[in-house]
Amino acid sequence: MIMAVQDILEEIRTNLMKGKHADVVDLTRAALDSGVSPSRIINEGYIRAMEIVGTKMKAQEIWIPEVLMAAKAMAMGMEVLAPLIEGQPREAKGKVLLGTVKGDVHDIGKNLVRMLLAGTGFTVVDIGVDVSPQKFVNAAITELPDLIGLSALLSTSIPKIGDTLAALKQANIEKPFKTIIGGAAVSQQVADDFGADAYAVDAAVAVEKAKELMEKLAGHQ
Ligand code: B1M
Repeated sequence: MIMAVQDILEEIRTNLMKGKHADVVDLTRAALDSGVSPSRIINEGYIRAMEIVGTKMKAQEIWIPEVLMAAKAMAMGMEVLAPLIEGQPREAKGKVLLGTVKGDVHDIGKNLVRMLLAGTGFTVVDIGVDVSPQKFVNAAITELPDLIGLSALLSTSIPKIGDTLAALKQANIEKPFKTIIGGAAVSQQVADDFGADAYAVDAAVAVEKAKELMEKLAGHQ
């Protein structure tokens, strides 16, 4: 049976919210076969569904196990899309160190940022979730990235952004770098308060900001 694009996206949202990962994978493939772009599947399918999951979670209409199942369904759908987003290796644009701050295990948005950055030619070193300021510093000393990206979803993670940025500034890292923050808990205000070089509201903006920061680094600003 041939489904209209809007119906496929609606089915993706419904099945993702129910945590039906096999159906999300099948519907994602069906959407691609119907010519729907990966970014539309992510934005109008996955992210819209996760926003509803978040609202239901807040209202205590659903609980952590259901949220985890929805998150797993999104992650499995993203596995189908990742090769299309990451694409073929291109001219290197710069190296990004990326992680979710200490105390915070949310990684779906961070992983999306990683995929889009990799897809536009950045080399990304993803050091995972619940990353302490010291672990960020150690990785920065070893990897010597151009950009360091911090993701944070919880309000309680905001001070950890400050701690991490302060630790990075104080550390003896032998290469100039710029910092970029994002995630539902943060804003331009948080970036200004803690002296991050950029704030990105979503993964696409993260790529734009990353390119701008690389230009600033090249111009030594
Ligand atoms: Co949690 N959770 N969660 N959760 N969770 C939120 C964030 C919450 C808003 C839900 C709610 O109450 N409405 C709320 C936070 C409230 C607050 O602090 N203000 C919350 C809470 C309270 C919690 C727990 C404390 C619940 C509990 O245990 N009682 C707990 C904390 C665990 C911990 O971290 N220590 C918890 C746990 C979990 C799960 C483990 C069950 C699961 C995470 C699974 C996983 O990530 N592997 C989970 C989920 C899935 C969510 C919601 C429902 C969805 C998050 C998500 O993946 N969104 C979320 C509700 C919501 O955000 N509306 C919620 C989709 C994703 C694509 O968006 O991550 O925002 P997002 O990324 C975006 C942008 O933010 C941006 O780009 C992406 C889009 O393009 N971005 C960046 C992200 N990182 C970036 C970095 C950048 C640039 C842009 O540069 C470096």
